[in-house]
Amino acid sequence: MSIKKVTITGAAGNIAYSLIFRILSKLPFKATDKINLTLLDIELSQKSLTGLRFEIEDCAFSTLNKIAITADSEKAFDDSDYIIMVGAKPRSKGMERSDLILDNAGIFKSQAETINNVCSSSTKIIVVGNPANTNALILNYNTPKIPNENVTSLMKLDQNRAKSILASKLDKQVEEIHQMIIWGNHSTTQVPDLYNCKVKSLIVDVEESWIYGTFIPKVQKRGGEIIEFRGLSSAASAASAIYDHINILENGSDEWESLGIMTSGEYDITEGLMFSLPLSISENSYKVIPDVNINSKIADLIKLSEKELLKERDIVKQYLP
Ligand code: NAX
Repeated sequence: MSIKKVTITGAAGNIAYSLIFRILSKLPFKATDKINLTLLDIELSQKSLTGLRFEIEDCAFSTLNKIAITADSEKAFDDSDYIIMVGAKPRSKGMERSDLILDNAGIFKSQAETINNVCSSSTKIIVVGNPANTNALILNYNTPKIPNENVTSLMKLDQNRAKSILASKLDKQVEEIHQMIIWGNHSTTQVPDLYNCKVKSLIVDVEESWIYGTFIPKVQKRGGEIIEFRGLSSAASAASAIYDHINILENGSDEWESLGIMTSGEYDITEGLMFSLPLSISENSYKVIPDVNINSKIADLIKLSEKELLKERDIVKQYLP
């Protein structure tokens, strides 16, 4: 029997509450019969994690071999095959974004050092907790044992949102929309790019006023819109996107995908940033899709997102050895 150890941080939070049940209902991992699931959260959340463990046990999932809950990151990360880093400190009232970035930088640096000590070079890490791309950058820099390609940040929610909004505009099904790209940061500067999108092999043709007046701002601000209507941040859709992200990494995809990866000069983007780029993904490896045609207005927006990531990188520079 093949068993993988999967660790989820921030396990007592909202996203994890959807994600855990989604994963256990149908494992997205290739050739894996069961998982050993370890749930990490801070000391204060251990009681709530115990309640969550009871619920998981009550589902009698045949995909679950063992479950552990802990506040000890060494125990949580030890020998993990997959680490899904959802845990992060939220922004509190009156807090500056730079303070939020720095608080999380401290958390991710310390967790990265533990991961580097207790995991093997084949461990895969997905960063979700915000600022996801900069947290992933810190993680990458502080895990020299783990190849850069094994650390990715979640951009799939943005890509799913973009596909769904375009499908609805064109009155098509989402699976008919191909080659959707998200460039840049997981923030309001991200650049949803539909200029290469195809429906049944035909390039999508929509008015420019809709692209810049509706489509791009709607995707960029969708997270805020959900908070406004639901009174809570997106959790189930984020969990669903994390599931998709794991699934495509493990099993490949026929689609153009968007994940945050470490740049090495592609498309003239500064090296050494975690940046969302168009990728083709086959089982266990991915490649940046070359020679994508970039509209000049989109190119300007990509530069703005790059600038934001450079600023974030500058804020956390003491965490990047
Ligand atoms: P919650 O506040 O519900 O849960 C976060 C959990 O993390 C809490 O249980 C908290 O105790 C825990 N935590 C904090 N510090 C920790 C540490 N040092 N070690 C372990 N656990 C720790 O937030 P939730 O709604 O679940 O969102 C989690 C994160 O995902 C947030 O940072 C959020 O901004 C981010 N998101 C990222 C998305 C992406 O596409 N990359 C989309 C969804 C979401 O907004």
